[in-house]
This record gives sequence, C-alpha cells and structure tokens, in this order.
Amino acid sequence: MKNKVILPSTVSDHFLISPEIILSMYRDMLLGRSFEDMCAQMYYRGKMFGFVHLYSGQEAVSTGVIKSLNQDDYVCSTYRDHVHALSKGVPSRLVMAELFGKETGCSRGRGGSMHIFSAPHHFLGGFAFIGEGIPVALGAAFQSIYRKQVLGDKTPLRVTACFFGDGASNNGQFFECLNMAVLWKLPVIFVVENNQWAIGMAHHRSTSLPEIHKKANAFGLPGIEVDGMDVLAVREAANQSIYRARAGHGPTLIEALTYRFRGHSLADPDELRSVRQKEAWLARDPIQRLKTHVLDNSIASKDQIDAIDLSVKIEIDNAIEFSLSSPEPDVKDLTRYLFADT
Ligand SMILES: Cc1ncc(C[n+]2csc(CCOP(=O)(O)OP(=O)(O)O)c2C)c(N)n1
Ligand SMILES: [Mg+2]
Repeated sequence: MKNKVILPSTVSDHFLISPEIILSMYRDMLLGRSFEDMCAQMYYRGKMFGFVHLYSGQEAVSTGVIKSLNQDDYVCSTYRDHVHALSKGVPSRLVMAELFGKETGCSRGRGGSMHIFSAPHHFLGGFAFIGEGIPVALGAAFQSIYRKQVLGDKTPLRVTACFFGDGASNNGQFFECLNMAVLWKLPVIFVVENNQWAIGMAHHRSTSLPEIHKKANAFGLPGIEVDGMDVLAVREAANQSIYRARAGHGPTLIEALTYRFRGHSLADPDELRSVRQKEAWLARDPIQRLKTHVLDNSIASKDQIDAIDLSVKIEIDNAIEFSLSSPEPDVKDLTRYLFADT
C-alpha cells in the first residue's frame, strides 16, 4: 500500500516519555498561557496596537508538535502565532518586545503580533492572510528535499510543521499544497487546529466534510484525528508524522480538535459562542489536565510544579520589563529591512 509506513514501536509514547520531558511540556504550555494572559493585560493598557489573536486553550497542539521537532526543523504559523514561536524557542522577551513594536523585537518591531519571525529559530512567520503560510511551508519542505537530493546534504532531512485553522482548511491553497506535498513526498506536517470556529462562523456550517483529516484520503496521505486538549496524544501523533517525514515518506495531515478560550481577537466581544459550549471546553483545559496527570501518577511533586509556575511568572515579568524599557524604532530607519542588504 502506497502510504503505509513502518513506524517505530506503536507502544504508546506515554510509557517511554521521561518525567523531564513531561515537565518541560507542562512549562511550555504554561509559558504560552501566561504570555497570552499578560498580552491581554498589556493590550487593554494600550501598550500594543492592531489586532492581537490569543492562543489560550490550544497550547497542547503547539507544545505537542513543536517540542518533538529538532532545532533546525521549521515551523510556519498563522496570525495566532505567539505561542508557536515560544514553543520553537524564540525567547519570550523578543516576542513580547515585538508586540510592543520595539526595536528589540524579533521582527525589529516592524511586524507586530501577526508577523512574528525568527530566522535563527527557523520560525517562518506569522501571516495575516489565512492559508498564506501553507505554500510557504511547502517551499521550506521543498528546499529540505533539494538540499538533500540535489546538494548532497548529509544531515537528517529537516521537517516543516505547518499550522493553520479549520477556517483556512476551506481555502484553495490547502488543497493545492496537499497535492504537491504528496506528489513530491515533501517532509511537511499539516497541522489543522480545529478550534470549531472561524471568527464567528461555526465550522460545521462552513465546510462540506467537517472531519478535516478525512480530506487527506483524496490526496493519498495519512490523516490523523487527535484530541488537541491532550498534549501526550498530540505528541504521539506528531512523533509518528515526524518519523514518516524525516524518513522521506512524505507528508501527514493532523487534525487536532481544540478550542480557543478567548474571543477571536482581543477586539472581539465573543458573544456568538454559547456559554455552555465554552464551559464544556474549559473543563478540558490541557494545562490543568497535564498537571493532574503528573500529580496523580507521582511523575513530579507539587513543589516541582510550584517551582515551574514561579519560574514562568519570573520569565514573563522579565519579558515585560525588557519590552517596556526597550527603544522604539528610529524614524530614520523607516525603510530599513524592506529589502535584504546585499
Ligand atoms: C485570505 C483571508 N480571507 C479572510 C480573512 C479574514 N479572516 C481573518 S481570521 C479568519 C478566520 C480564520 O479561522 P481559522 O482558520 O479557523 O483560524 P482561527 O482564527 O480559528 O485560529 C478570517 C476569515 C483573512 N485574514 N485572510
Ligand atoms: Mg478556527
């Protein structure tokens, strides 16, 4: 069968995963949540401008996928990009400073919330148009293959993880890129974060086949549905997909079922989603869920968890101090960075 892959032991990764990795995933999710909570505070205090889209609730998807990637693998995001960047290792102070529009931000203060970018972390953005990142991710995956097959690079094939929403999956770029990725066996993982809503449009009202992972069948790649509120389940799906991609067998489509705990953006009063629906998803908070798992199974002590909580708080406070005290871009540099220096 064309797309059948031999995976390493299908014994659940849950049993193989070390306490250190579990705690690092807990920290990564908590960092993302705390970062976003602080963004909301700073936005309403007038420290940030433009649209700011928070990721709260979806952390298990970012952590579960990105923390299984290598440092030189690529991540491509959407306008809901802060937490993906943090998981990929972009320092929180550089992301926060970017949101403040400061010269010290990872995009030199020129991008803002929707245009987080960091070449050293192989973080490809940050895109305001939906679906816009999918062909960019495809390009990154193509250069990985080219580097290996044409330029003779001996290092492991670099994998690209491409994140986008359920709404974006109705967009033509998604289908075109699935086609090309399978045709050329590109090392890319398409991660649809199905948070059930595209601004105020409910997913089931806008798509012909609401089970997005089944759309993979039409193009001949594996489609995996995963509980996006369970970081261990996401990690397992990611590991299988990364293994397949790195081995040169091609792309995988992962549909992570998740939910955003806040409005579409900080300008959205969030009046269209029912209280009942919100409460049902809040009860499945991925961070609380992992914490309970850790404590119930004695993977770590309450003291260890408290120490992580404190270290995250300190990191966020430092990011704010750094951002507040950083300089604005200089007016004389208005056109700087528009074109690459040659
Ligand atoms: C090409 C394009 N069309 C329309 C918009 C306006 N728009 C911004 S966000 C959004 C909804 C996207 O929903 P989804 O892909 O599910 O991502 P989520 O916001 O849920 O993370 C739309 C239609 C846009 N940014 N780009
Ligand atoms: Mg959505």
